[in-house]
Amino acid sequence: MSTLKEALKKKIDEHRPRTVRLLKEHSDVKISEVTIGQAIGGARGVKCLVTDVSYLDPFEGIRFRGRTIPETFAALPAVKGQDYPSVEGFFYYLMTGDIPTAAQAAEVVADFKKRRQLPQYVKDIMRAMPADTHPMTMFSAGIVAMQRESEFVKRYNEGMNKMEYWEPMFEDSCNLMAKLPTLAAFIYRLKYKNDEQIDEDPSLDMGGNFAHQMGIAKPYDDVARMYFILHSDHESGNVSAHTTHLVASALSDAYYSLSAGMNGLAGPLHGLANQEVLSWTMKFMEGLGGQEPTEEVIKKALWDTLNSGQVIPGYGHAVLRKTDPRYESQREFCLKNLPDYPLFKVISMIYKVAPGVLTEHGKAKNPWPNVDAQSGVIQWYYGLTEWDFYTVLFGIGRALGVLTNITWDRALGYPIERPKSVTTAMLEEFAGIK
Ligand code: CMX
Repeated sequence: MSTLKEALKKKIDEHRPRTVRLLKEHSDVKISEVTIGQAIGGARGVKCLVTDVSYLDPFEGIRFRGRTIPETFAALPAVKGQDYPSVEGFFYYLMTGDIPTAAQAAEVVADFKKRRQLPQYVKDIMRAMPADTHPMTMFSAGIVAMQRESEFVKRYNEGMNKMEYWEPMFEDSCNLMAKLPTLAAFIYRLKYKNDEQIDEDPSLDMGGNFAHQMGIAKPYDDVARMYFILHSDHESGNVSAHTTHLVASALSDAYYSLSAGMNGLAGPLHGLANQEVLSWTMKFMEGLGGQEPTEEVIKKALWDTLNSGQVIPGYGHAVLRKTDPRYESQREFCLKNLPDYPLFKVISMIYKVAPGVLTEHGKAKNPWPNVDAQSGVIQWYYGLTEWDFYTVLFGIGRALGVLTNITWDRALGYPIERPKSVTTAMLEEFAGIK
């Protein structure tokens, strides 16, 4: 058994009695009440999910396993000669809550290298899809196409004990996690680079090999590491995480579950917002006809968007009530690496103006930018200008968190999810208007 799997097993054995005790002795303790507004309004703020992988505070932002973003980056061992930690080491951390040693992180790197080759039939399926298919559709289809590889299904059909469910779920999660960057790079080269594929480099970790197979030079390897880690998890109520968890709760395997989660990520109010930000900004710059953007013209463009009944992409959040620390982290990266880049300057100018416009507009509960407002400019700077690919990058990152969550779901025996619905007439009765 690998060191990571061993460590995870120990954590699971320690954790199980806590969940059992809560259920057995304190099941009736109330943690939330539901209002009519919440029932109609997307269950906003209703506390009815449990995860220990990350926690999102409205004013502080995300903590991965108890650590803020800067604390996480500082604690994890960096890849030799690079600024950022390996994605594999971070996966160890998300799974176990323990910071891996350099050797433990390297063991996951070596393990993932053995798992990351893409089956030929997936390549054939990708090539058979119409050329104008969105890369997120290809990504999701590629994931679900590999469902036949599921260890969980094999073991389940053999008659596995419930207590062992987490083990093949973990194996499926590792197999998938290792393959996702390979699948993404394959889609990218197929769609935008005349299918001129680049062979993997067995000496490289996930971030390094992804940059290599994308065909983008250094420091894009570090950009990839940073990007995947930042996008990994945002507790379990967001659409991609919740969908993955929901589908997995029916004992669907990791392939079915993750593919479903990716379909949720592909919505413009969720992960697709990163492509929307770039397309909005580029359209705006085109409209300037070469003129320098000013705060005044940005203000007008933002109002035009709002007045035409559309959202300002990259701004607002269902939970956060301040600038997203994932935005701040990427902004710091830009200030260090591309401070004078014109597109970064425009994005910064929008940051200066948009919160005021949204506040004056008076609808959005959070006028501050989210992760998607800043991520595209970095990709663009390093040559990845095909913005409809950006959500695929988000998807690779998000998989780290949701696959960890569904492995733990199996370990803790979370049941099939099934909230109760009511009718509108019942709500009217509750409200005393019927
Ligand atoms: N531009 C214009 N209007 C906005 C807005 C924005 N950026 N953010 C919120 N609003 C509006 C909502 O559409 C809603 O309007 P209605 O009352 O007419 O329905 C109102 O303000 C209240 O919404 P809210 O409670 O503040 O926000 P929600 O929790 O309902 O939605 C989110 C959150 C992210 C979907 C929303 O802020 C939004 O649409 N933002 C733009 C898209 C975006 O950037 N999404 C990415 C989020 C991060 C991610 O998941 O990747």
